[in-house]
Amino acid sequence: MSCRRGALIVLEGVDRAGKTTQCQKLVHALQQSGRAAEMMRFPDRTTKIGQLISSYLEKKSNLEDHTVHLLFSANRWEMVPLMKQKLEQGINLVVDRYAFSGVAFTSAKPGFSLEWCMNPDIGLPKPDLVMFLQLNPNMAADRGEYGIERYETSAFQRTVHQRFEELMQDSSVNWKVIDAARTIEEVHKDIKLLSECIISLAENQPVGELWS
Ligand code: T5A
Ligand code: NA
Repeated sequence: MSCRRGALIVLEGVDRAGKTTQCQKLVHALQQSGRAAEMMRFPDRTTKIGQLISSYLEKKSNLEDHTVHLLFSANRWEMVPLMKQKLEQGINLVVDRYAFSGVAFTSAKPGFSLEWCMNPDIGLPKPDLVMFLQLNPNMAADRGEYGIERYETSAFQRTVHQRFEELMQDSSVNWKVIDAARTIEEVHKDIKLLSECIISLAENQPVGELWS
C-alpha cells in the first residue's frame, strides 16, 4: 500500500452554483488520470441522521433550529472514521458541501452567531482545499426555479452568501474562489487544475483539524 494519503477537497457555494455537477466531473477526471477518487456529499441522506435531515429539508417534518444544526454536524461526524480510512488508503475525497454550508445556512437564521455555529464542527478533518463556486444568487435562481425545499428562497440565499463571505475571511482555511457563472467545462478546467496541485501538496502532510 502507498504511504501517500489522499487529499480532502471540498466544493461549496449557494444553492444551484453547480457543486454536484462539478464534483461528479472532478471525480471522473481524476479517475481518468489514474488517481483514486471518490465523491461524498453532505447532508448524506442515507444514514438515520440523514433521513431526519432530509425529511426536514423536504418540509415533511419540523425540527427546532439548534437541533437541526447539530444533526447536520452529527451527520458529518458519523462519516469521519470512513473519511479518515479512505484518505489513509490514498483515496482523494471530493466532497459536495461540508461544515461551511452548515455554518452559512444556520447563521443566516436570526439569533445564530457564526461562532456558535462553528463550534460543533471544530476538529473535523480539515479540507486541503475548499473551492467556493461564486455565483450571484439571482443568477443561481435563473438556473431553474428554486425548488420547494426549505431554504430555497432568494432572500435567504442572499444572507447565506454573506455568511460564506465572512467565513472566507478566515485564512486558516485554504479557500479558492471560482467564478461559477461560466460554462460547465470552463469551471471544470479551473477546478481540475487546482485539485491536481493540492493532491501533490497534501500527499506528504498529515490531515489537519478544522478550526482548531
Ligand atoms: N445545508 C447543508 C445546511 O443547512 N446545513 C448543512 O450542514 C449542509 C451540509 C441541501 C440543503 O441543506 C443545506 C443547504 C441546502 O439548502 P443539497 O442536497 O446539497 O443541500 O442541495 P441540492 O439541492 O442537491 O444542490 P444545489 O441546489 O446546491 O445545487 P448544486 O449542486 O450547486 O448545483 P447542480 O450541480 O445540481 O446544478 C444545478 C443546475 O444548474 C445547472 C445544472 O445542470 C443543474 O440543472 N448547471 C449549470 N447551468 C449553466 N452553467 C453552469 N456552469 C452550470 N452548472 C450547473
Ligand atoms: Na447539489
